[in-house]
Amino acid sequence: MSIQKTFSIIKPNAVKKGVMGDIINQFEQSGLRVAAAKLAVLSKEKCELFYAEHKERPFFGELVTFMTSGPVLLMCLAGENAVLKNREIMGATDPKKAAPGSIRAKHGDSMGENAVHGSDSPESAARELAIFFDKYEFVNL
Ligand code: FUP
Repeated sequence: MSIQKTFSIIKPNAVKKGVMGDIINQFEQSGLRVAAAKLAVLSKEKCELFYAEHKERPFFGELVTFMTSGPVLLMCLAGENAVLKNREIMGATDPKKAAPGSIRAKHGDSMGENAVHGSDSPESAARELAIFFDKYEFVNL
């Protein structure tokens, strides 16, 4: 299988708790490498664009407020089968249902504050990466 790219966010609750290193370690131990990264506070506009598919959901406002509440680490992760591999390492959306040892089981606080985002398909990965990164920023593919 060829090298795939996926988009990952370490969310504000995880950055605040000081577990960025632990999360990146878990990715690297699983064979994913950081191909691009930047620490940023998301603007409301970019965050709403990123989560556009959830615009009509009741939790949308709360989700955007949380995601813009502090610094996040935006990353491109690369490796074989990166999209699916990242989803496995992250665990289920609800930390209470996430597999033991997964990032969300370890560091998620609630359904909204679930520590990490990861693209759910190669198509989503391409769309999401294009929102946050220019081509020249993929420096470790
Ligand atoms: P995931 O792909 O696992 O990040 O989950 P979804 O795309 O279903 O949800 C996107 C984000 O919306 C999740 F990170 C958390 C948030 N969310 C809620 O806050 N409440 C819900 O009921 C569902 C999702």
